[in-house]
Amino acid sequence: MKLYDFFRSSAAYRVRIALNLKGLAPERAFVHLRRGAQREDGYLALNPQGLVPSLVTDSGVVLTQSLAIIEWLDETHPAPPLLPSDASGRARVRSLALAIACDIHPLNNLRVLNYLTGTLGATDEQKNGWYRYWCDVGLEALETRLARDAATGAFCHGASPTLADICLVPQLANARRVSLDLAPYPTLLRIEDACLALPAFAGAAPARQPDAE
Ligand SMILES: N[C@@H](CCC(=O)N[C@@H](CS)C(=O)NCC(=O)O)C(=O)O
Repeated sequence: MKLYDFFRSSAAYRVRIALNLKGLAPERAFVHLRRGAQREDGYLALNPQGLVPSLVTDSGVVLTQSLAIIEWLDETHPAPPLLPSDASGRARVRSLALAIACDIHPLNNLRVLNYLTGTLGATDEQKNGWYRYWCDVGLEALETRLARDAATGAFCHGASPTLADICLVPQLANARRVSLDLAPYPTLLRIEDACLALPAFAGAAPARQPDAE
């Protein structure tokens, strides 16, 4: 397997966590997003979206979209499971994961931020304000859900990490990069602590990657 990765990509960070939880260590290729390597012909041939991560399987199949990659990993390497065994539990975990991956993360993505400052002429302060605003809106709703729901345990769902935690931890790392005040989110921080105590999460952190700057 080969993972196309970038240390600071939170979508790639999700896949790194899942790979670590599964005990898998694929070959790595680093796509330098700040230098625009995601828009070079070679990478676009692999992933026409020009986004990381991509994962090339042992049989040469190219997988894109972090959640699709993680579900593929879960189906092909079932232990430990990243989704609950019951349908309601799976729907809850996917809902938490999608609230981050679909409703928070895309608004904070590099190409969106570049459009704000480049095409629309926003200042860095306005760009960071946008970033913090959409993180806050999404994290506030997650905090409410996780704090009140009996299905929440040491992790987002029960006593072991799932796809929801895999999305939460990288999103909190993103929020810190723009100095978002996370004090209003004690449940999220408690879950993050539980995750980061696990080597699979800690070892996937941006600062621990070979391409970290
Ligand atoms: N929904 C995609 C999002 C992928 C994505 O947005 N990746 C970002 C890094 S976190 C990227 O490659 N950005 C490059 C750019 O914006 O030009 C996924 O989950 O894989």
